[in-house]
Amino acid sequence: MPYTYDDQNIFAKILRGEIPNDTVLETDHALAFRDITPQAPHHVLVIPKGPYVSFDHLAKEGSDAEIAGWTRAVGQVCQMLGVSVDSGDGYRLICNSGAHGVQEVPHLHAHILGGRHMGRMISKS
Ligand code: DGP
Repeated sequence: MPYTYDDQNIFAKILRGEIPNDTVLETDHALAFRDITPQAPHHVLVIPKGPYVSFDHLAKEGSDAEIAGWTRAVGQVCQMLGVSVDSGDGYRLICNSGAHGVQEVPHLHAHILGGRHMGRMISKS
């Protein structure tokens, strides 16, 4: 089954400027903004500007420039937040994907969570 992108999802609206956001970084291929319901002192979402539903979608159909641009933006935000491994205490990077990944917004986004110890990765609930 092909990937289907819903251009009415909330992050598409943010990209079009229809909904405000607290921008941390904008580049040619990515937008990073603070999560509306932060789960940690630092909680930033990094999205590609292209219409990709999930990580696997970008990896399969994105151009090298889009993949590199989004990946570089994630790293740049880690540096900006002061959580990078070279100069900070680290972070958790999550891409919830699809039904079993409990993805709520169907536009690829990386959660960068930091500023506290994040505990073990997965609970059984
Ligand atoms: P998930 O799809 O489950 O990986 O998480 C979606 C995240 O998006 C969730 O942490 C809340 C956040 N979110 C949902 N709507 C908005 C919004 O309008 N603005 C911002 N900044 N974040 C949002």
